Amino acid sequence: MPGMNRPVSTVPTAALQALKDMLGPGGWLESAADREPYEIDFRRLHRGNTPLVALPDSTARVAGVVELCARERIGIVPQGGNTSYCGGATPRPGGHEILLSLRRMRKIRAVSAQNDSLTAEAGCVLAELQAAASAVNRLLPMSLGSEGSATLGGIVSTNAGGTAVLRYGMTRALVLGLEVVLPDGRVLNQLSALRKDNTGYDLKQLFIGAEGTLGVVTAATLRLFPQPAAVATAFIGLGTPAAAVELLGSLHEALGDTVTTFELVPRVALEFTGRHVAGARDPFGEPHAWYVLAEATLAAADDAFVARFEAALAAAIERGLVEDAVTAASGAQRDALWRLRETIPEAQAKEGASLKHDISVEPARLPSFIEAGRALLERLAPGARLVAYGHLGDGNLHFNLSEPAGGDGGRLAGQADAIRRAVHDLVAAHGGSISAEHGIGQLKVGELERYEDPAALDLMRRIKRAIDPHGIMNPGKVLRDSE
Ligand code: 2HG
Ligand code: ZN
Repeated sequence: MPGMNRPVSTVPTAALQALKDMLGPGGWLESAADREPYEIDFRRLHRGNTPLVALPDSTARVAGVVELCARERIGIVPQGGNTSYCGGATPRPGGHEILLSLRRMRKIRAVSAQNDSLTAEAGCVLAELQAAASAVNRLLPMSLGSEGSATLGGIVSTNAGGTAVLRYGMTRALVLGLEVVLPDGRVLNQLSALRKDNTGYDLKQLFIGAEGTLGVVTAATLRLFPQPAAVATAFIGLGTPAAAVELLGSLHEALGDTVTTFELVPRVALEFTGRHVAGARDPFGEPHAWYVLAEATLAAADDAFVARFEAALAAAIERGLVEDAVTAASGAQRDALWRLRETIPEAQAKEGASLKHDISVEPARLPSFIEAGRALLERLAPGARLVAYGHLGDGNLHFNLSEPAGGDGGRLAGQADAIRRAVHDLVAAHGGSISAEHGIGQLKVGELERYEDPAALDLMRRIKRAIDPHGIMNPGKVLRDSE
């Protein structure tokens, strides 16, 4: 019978009614069709259900919702742009948790060129914030493939990474202040653009990357930087990841800390984008085993900057480190080179079933990790295609697999657990991380338990209990539910 396997909500009807009254007209969604997009993640890997989607439009209303849920012991799943790779913003099956969408909290509260800061609410989409910074001639140096849909609250709550981390750091490095609704409904107001504030524990750090398990981030103040006046972008062909690591060192020596982006792209990814992305074109006549998208930027105008960048690449060609390189001579050419990197996830999705591993090791150990990982996967999943790409400058690779050409996706899916375990064991043997930038969510709770230092796990659990004693905030994400 349709709907038979849909668990009945245990959230009391009276509590739901009180929430709706508090949220007011336009502040909630309840029908199955309206709830559906909030109950499934964008990769359609995690599906749960919720009796109510709350859409508060102010911090006071978020506080009201949380206070009521705390009183009634109702679980809350905060959600922003729903771009999590780990099911971090998807409710679990069972219908015990309300979904708290921050989408209506979209005010940019302040942008200050004098303070080099921007304060905005959790539901603001990253692209809007970048535009607001650039309107006062400043740069918000966060750059994500999902910047057209990812929202500030989710970005802060997952400590998002992206393609400018090499120069500017992860989200954590950009957050100056936070406003958070605590699990009892109080508002922690630490929204300031102060650069120096050494007054005891730096509490905001607890909420950055906590994936909504300690409270709801409702607003944040971010650091801004001077806009780049000179930009140099290259797509570089080379023979090995080791050559890429060495190239990064020599670019740093030649160009200092102007190197903003250094992304590794394997040949197979270029073939994928060539097949599936309109306008994606191999910029070289000959194939290369590996490629790097490199970009350097300078805030002060300098006509010689691009020439210096090209000279550094020419020197690398001379030394045999680089096989070939093209530099962008216009904004359109730059966009075309960036597209070869940014569209890899969508192109990979079109090549059938895939397994993703978001790993990091120290950059110097990346080449040996890639070699050992390739050998391991050839043994475990012969024919499957390794698509190892990403943020080489940060030691972070998306060590992904695609089903064999011609397709045996079912077989790959059946082996997912064994492959994940083998890859993560290899990461651990290299002293690396099993989640470099995508977080834990619900996908990697077991992996965190397996690989995390027991003392660190114990501290995490104590922090969770101390701040959220009733376990209502995003239950079962990051840490296993205590119930
Ligand atoms: C990227 O770097 C994203 O493009 C997505 O983090 C990675 O799809 C992936 O595996
Ligand atoms: Zn990434």
